[in-house]
Amino acid sequence: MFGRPPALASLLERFREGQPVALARAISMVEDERPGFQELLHAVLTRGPSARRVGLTGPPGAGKSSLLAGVAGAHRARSERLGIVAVDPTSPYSGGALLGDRIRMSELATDPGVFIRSMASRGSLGGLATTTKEVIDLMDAFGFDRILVETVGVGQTELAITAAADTVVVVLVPESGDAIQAMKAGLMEIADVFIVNKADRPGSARLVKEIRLAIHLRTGRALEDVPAHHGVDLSHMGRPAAEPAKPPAAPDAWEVPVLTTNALTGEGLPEVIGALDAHRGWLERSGQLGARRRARARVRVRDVVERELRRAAWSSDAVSARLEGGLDRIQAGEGTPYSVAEEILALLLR
Ligand SMILES: Nc1nc2c(ncn2[C@@H]2O[C@H](COP(=O)(O)OP(=O)(O)OP(=O)(O)O)[C@@H](O)[C@H]2O)c(=O)[nH]1
Ligand SMILES: [Mg+2]
Repeated sequence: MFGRPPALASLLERFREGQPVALARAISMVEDERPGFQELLHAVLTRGPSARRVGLTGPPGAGKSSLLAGVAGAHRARSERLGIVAVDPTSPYSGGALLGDRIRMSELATDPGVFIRSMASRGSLGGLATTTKEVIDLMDAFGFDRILVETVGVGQTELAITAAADTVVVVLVPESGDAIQAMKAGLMEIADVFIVNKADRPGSARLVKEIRLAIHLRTGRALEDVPAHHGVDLSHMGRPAAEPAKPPAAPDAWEVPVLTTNALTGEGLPEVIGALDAHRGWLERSGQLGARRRARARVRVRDVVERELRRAAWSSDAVSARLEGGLDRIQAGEGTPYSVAEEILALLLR
């Protein structure tokens, strides 16, 4: 299925030696789906994932890049080697450097322990393109300790980050609306850590409260932890005998922290790093890391099967001939898209 052009062997060798130029070439090859790209991925992915993958998502302008620069700086201070992927950046990164006024990000861009890549998701419906996930896999295989992925959250794409990250950080700002909107957008389900950034702006304390309440409502523990009106804490009131007690939270359930930051001053950043470390510990203790990686692998296999099926279908001469013939029949009123599709499927699955 996968051919191996001779140039691939030398690229692989340089990739395994850890040459950043080879990583950049490998990424371009995968992005352009050049001949041999699947063979390349197959060759480097044999060790399985090992990097810590953290995704940051949230509305445009929430401060994701600024936060990412701060987080990256903190990890660099621990000598971690970092891969950074910006998906569909609205503020352009170019040639590995972020254009604009973010000094810390440009410092990162010249740091040899950091590799930055920005890419388009190519509008795959509601998901990160397979290519994006493959690029993240390449970075993992290259040996980075940590991979930070920034995606602009616009509806479905912010949910898709779960297909690429072990830990999902949702960044909101007071301007981005209230917690109800976040709930509706499905962010409560995907967030492992909430950050309310721009803590210097009015409304951030209220947003934090709303998000905390929404999380508690979702986990069914609202009455236990949140004091009711007038300071009456209902958790101390006896429940009617008929009402079954709520099931206790799982012994090692993850409590989603809601943190505030000012990405410009770095306020709150140590707590963010602490939460990322704590979540990593929880992932490993609880078995969730394995479960998430397995779910990711499942999606990847399906992605590749679908991509190959599509490729096989539309690159076949027999199918093209059948299609053209079918179109004639549709125009003559002797066929429908369904009958023609069925013929083509029969041909493919023969
Ligand atoms: N006041 C204030 N401004 C901030 C803060 N964090 C980021 N900003 C500013 O908000 C603007 C957007 O920041 P970015 O880091 O580019 O936000 P982003 O979410 O990456 O934006 P996109 O990638 O374009 O969606 C920039 O002008 C930042 O300087 C903060 O905590 N407080
Ligand atoms: Mg950004």
